[in-house]
Amino acid sequence: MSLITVPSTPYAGQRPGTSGLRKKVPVFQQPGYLENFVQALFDGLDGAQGTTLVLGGDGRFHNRVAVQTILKMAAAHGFGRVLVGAGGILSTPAASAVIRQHGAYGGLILSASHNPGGPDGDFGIKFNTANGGPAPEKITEGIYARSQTITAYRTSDAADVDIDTLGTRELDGLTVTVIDPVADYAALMRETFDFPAIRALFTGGFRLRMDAMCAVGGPYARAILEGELGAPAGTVVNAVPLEDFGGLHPDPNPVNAEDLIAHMNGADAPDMGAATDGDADRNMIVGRGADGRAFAVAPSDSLALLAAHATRVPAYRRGLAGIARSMPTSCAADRVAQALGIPCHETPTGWKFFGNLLDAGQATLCGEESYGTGSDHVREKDGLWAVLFWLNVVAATGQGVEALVRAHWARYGRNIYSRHDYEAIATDGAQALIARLRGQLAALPGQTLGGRTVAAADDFAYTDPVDGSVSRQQGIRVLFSDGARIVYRLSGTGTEGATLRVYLEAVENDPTRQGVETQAALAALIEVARRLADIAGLTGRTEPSVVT
Ligand code: VG1
Ligand code: CO
Repeated sequence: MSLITVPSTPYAGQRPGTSGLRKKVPVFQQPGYLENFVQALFDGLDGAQGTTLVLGGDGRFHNRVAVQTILKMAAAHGFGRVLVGAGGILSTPAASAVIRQHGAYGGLILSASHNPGGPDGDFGIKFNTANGGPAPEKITEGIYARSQTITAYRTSDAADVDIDTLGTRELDGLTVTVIDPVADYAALMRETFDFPAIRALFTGGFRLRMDAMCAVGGPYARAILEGELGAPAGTVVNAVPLEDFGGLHPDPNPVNAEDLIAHMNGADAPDMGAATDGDADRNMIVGRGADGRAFAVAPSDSLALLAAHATRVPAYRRGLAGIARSMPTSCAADRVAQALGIPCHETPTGWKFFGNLLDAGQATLCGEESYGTGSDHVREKDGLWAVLFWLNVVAATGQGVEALVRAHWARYGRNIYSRHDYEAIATDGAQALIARLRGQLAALPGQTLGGRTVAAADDFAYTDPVDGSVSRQQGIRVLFSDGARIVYRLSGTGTEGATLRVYLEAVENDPTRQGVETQAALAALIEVARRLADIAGLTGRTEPSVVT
């Protein structure tokens, strides 16, 4: 067993996107592909010698191979210890919790999150820093720059190490400690929420269907909901993580979690449904509607509602310092912040922009329209945390999901919201579309489109209030005088062509009209959005591929 240096040449395109480097599995299987990226990452680290690194992933295909590769490279780079989740498993929020609780230098999370997995699916890798959060752009851009000049990587020729048995072993001078992936996270949830109240809810017969979508959330949900909180066995379904997620698309929205929606539509629907994604950082909450149909909570509404009820949760009993939401997320949270007299920060898409605000104590809760909610308990969004938060609020108020949302709308107004995705379109057409919109921005204010007047239009730029860093070109915004908004941006997590996201929002303050069907209520705005960007002409698509 010895440390070795292996010559290598750069691979194009190793630039991390919204959340790490994501590519098709066969791309990651090329010789030296993962090694180059990890070498470029390790090359940029200061003072990592002898420190602790956290390692784990969502268990998708290639996870175990990648864990072994990274352990050997960590040995060659002088880390003191790696904490690896048993079986190579750590959900994204659990990895964040472990980094923080063990004072680690940082962590590597192996996941392509909500993207499908399997031999032809996606794989990904993400670096989180000592605060437990995704590395900021300054670091990810540095990794990319080095990946393009790499000439060799350093590793160990030692045999694979056992990652399935808890305990400590040695790999070429590196201490490898295999940890229970759930323990630290469960402890954190126990101190965050009112577990006795949630337990009483289940004892009283409240029924939850928690769909882990054959992804990494299963073991966490089972241990906490069924193991600790007394939810009946079988509450968590699709609870065993599979390398290909059972062929399903582990993205918890009403389109991909159709089985959960079907159950919530059924005659024997439980009181509440919930789902988490591939790496368990996203969540969807579904109520049993009074009309017998599933009542899916819009993620932007979920953030606003949790903020409004936060003081019912032990960890937030003293109130929130502030809220943060990504720019495309609806302004529902802003209304709650205003009522509470606290700031609401608007950041670019992606959790890495929340880290500084959370570290500086300027925000307590954060969220995105893409089924992501979280708080300062970790530095990632957190799916099961959101489910527990809802259960805590239901237990404390005695109200169901739908009643809570309708009462929220009546009090704060409803920000009717939808996202239309045009997936796997040609990259050239997508870029031309955004460029053309940029050219139109100056002329838009004052124009009347679909009966609404444009108040402002810009290409969103963000100056981080903590470190002053500036991120430009983060999405085209068209803001109307009645509070409606259209936002256009290109996805930074896809692995096939480009994906255009169109975010639509309209305000309805009249409680008698808040029950409208979302797409119908947004019809005029949808029409404007399509025409303004000439989506059909520039992408060849007349309809979006996914509507959430
Ligand atoms: C998408 C979402 C974004 C989210 C990101 C990572 O990014 O829109 O809100 O933070 O995925 O989520 P994009 O660039 O494709 O729009 V996860 O659960 O895939 O880590
Ligand atoms: Co995710």
